[in-house]
Amino acid sequence: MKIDAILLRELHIPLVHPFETSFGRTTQRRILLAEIRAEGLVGWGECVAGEHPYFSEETVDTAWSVLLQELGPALASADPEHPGKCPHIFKQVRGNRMAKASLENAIWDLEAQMRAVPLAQLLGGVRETIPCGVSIGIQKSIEETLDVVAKELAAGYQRIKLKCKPGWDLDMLAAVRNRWPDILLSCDANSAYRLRDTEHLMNFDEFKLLMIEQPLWADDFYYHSLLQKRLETAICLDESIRNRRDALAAIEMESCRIINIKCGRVGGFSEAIAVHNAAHERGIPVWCGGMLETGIGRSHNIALSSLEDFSLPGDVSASKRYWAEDIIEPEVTVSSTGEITVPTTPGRGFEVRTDLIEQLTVRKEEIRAMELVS
Ligand code: OSB
Ligand code: MG
Repeated sequence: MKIDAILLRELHIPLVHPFETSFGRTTQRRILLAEIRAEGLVGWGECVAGEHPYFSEETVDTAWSVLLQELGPALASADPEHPGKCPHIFKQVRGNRMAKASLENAIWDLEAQMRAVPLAQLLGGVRETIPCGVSIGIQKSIEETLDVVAKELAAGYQRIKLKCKPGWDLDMLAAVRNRWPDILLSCDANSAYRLRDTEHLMNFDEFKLLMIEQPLWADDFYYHSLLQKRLETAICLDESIRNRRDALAAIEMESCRIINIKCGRVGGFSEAIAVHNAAHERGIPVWCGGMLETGIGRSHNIALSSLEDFSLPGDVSASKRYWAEDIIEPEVTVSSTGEITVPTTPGRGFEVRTDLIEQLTVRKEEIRAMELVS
């Protein structure tokens, strides 16, 4: 496809509720969007990098500069014949996977529109609906946590994931499990523990969790494999899995029994599908993680979640849990049975609210294919 222009934008949008993890608290999001114009159409991508380099090395500012100086110009002059060519076009740039994903996913979005097929179908999706869970941040008290869990269960969500850290774990998990003995429950430590905490983490087994997500270092497989041997609870890796090779290493070393796939963390749809396929062939279930996305990233997560091995409820939930007003139309809604219907219309299946985006934009920059010729 012939690319005419790539537009980068930064939007500032407050979250309806602050979101706290073991690494920090977010109250307002800085959203980086990539808008790609080609063949008379517009494709959208969202960069899921955070405001600070706490979840990963990337931030909105590092992604902005790498997109502007390296990835944008490389893509604009490449005119990819298929979105699957993007990883090759970006190959020379090491890392910066969230920045890469924002462009690659916009190209997939464009390709789906050009072929007039649903994005989910283009990716190889087979599910008509996807099962949804919620990720609940660290709250001020156990009572407040119970209130939030009660509200999300009443809304229909199929799995509750609780953020935890040393000092906010056993009592909180016990309180939730005692009140709801049978729900699908998991926790996410965002690498807040160390191997010396093994005996402490063994206490989590009594809560019959579906999984404990990323207990140890963000770049580790080996120590997770030692920990997994001591736990009955399945470990799920998030931060550690950067690509298909990592997924294979983690599965072979038995560092985890479940994998969280985030498009941004692995560098785009192509690699996300490769991780999915590797896990599927080895009988490892996956689910789609979230990064406090607006509707654009959320719609891409829905499409990805329609692939076969996404059998566990993901962190893809309703727009209204994050935003007073989402930047897509209709906003993402979840049924009373905790499911999102995968769109069957061409492309991502949600309209982008360009007027609202323009209002929320605090900076924008255009990369034009023409200027690159010289
Ligand atoms: O570890 O899954 C995570 C949010 C920001 C950074 C990391 C994570 C999360 C979440 C929220 O858990 C998922 C969501 O609801 O978008
Ligand atoms: Mg996580």
